[in-house]
Amino acid sequence: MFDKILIANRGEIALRILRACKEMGIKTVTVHSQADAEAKYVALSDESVCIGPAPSNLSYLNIQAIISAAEVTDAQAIHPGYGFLSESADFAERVEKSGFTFIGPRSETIRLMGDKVSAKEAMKKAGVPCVPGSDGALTDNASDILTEARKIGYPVIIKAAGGGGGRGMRVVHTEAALLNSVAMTKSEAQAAFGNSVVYMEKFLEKPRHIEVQVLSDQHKNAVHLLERDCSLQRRHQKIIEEAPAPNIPERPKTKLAVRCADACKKINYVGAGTFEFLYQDGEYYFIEMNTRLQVEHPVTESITGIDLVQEQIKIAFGEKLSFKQKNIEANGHSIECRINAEDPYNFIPSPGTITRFHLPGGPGIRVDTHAYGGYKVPAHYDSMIGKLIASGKDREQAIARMRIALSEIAIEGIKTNIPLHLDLMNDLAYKDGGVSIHYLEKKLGIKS
Ligand code: MV4
Repeated sequence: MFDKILIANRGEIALRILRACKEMGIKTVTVHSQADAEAKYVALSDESVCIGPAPSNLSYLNIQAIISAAEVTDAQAIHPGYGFLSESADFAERVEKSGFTFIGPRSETIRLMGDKVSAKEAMKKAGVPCVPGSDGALTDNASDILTEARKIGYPVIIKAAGGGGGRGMRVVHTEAALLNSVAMTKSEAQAAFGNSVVYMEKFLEKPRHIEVQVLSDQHKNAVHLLERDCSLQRRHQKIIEEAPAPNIPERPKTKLAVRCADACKKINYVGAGTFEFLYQDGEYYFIEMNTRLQVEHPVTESITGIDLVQEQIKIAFGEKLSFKQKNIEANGHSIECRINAEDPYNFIPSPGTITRFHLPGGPGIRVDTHAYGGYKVPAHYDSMIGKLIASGKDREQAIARMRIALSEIAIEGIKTNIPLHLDLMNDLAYKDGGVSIHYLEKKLGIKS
């Protein structure tokens, strides 16, 4: 096994990866910006290297500084966490070429999935159901574009190949608006991603966001770890996730998940990954693949009993998966609430010093956070300060435990979104299970 791993991230996920390494007897190197010098995971790691000032561009996104930190500390592998450089094919390639192991897929896989046109093409070829659409990039020919949209039927959505996660897309309801919308999306995409390629899909009006977790080793073994429902989101930021997805028929869901695992074998996928789908009227439509560990991985860990970070590390080292699909089964239900340092209703970030900090406990409660009493939430990064995960024998028990845990938390000195979470745990539509991706924004009175 690796002797030493460098963790190229911050916050709760740095601590999460650190714990996995310690459990496996692997030494750890953290990297930190000047703003994170006092962080808990910095103190808990074997070594830490300051990689630059607070702004991410100068620290957590500084590829050279991170590679240098790995060199001076003699780390063998680099775990990128999520966000930051985790889905940068250039970073993965630099890590590989510098003689370190990137804990994640091969850089060419990251590049393939980073381009949403090539990702969709690869997945369609591998037998994964996709949203009906242009089957590749739109050409510059106006009449071809018009014909394509007529064939698909309005409304359609124009998406940038270089986008993803909700960036660079535009819904078109009428033929009159089509060509102008395509032109606008192209020029925005060129400015934002340096790539003006766009594609067209049928716009699904009221889908749910269902995603399938996979693990695939370097020996052509791949399994799925069931699905998650991440429909509760605001402006493409997920706020509550759960596993399994509630109120969905079993057989088509399992067939879909098996197809995802098969697709991993076909493309020689290495590591943990997530297939994102829109689910509407009983059908699944692939939209994107995430080639990293996700924020919401703990709900999958809870129902499967598998430690996803440890599996990532073992796969990167070259080990074979130690279990088969038939060994994986869902036990109970798990829900995650993302705890953000922000105003619960206007969502304005609320950085600052936490003056009082009490965490919940009891059966089925997991808290992943790097925060503590006296911790100062920096203004420079994402506002998520932790995750509360409640699990139980069924969804009702998970919700009941979540409600109790949320009511036990005491955080003072900064605002958090805990009041919103409490509100949602008592929401009748949420309790029924299976709300669409638009539910939260509608409830909050926001037009999406
Ligand atoms: C869509 C869609 C409806 N129809 N594609 C947004 C993020 C990116 N991953 C894809 N997204 C969407 N693609 C078609 N053909 C609606 C969305 C969408 C969405 C998807 C998942 C979770 C939240 C969302 C919020 C708004 C729009």
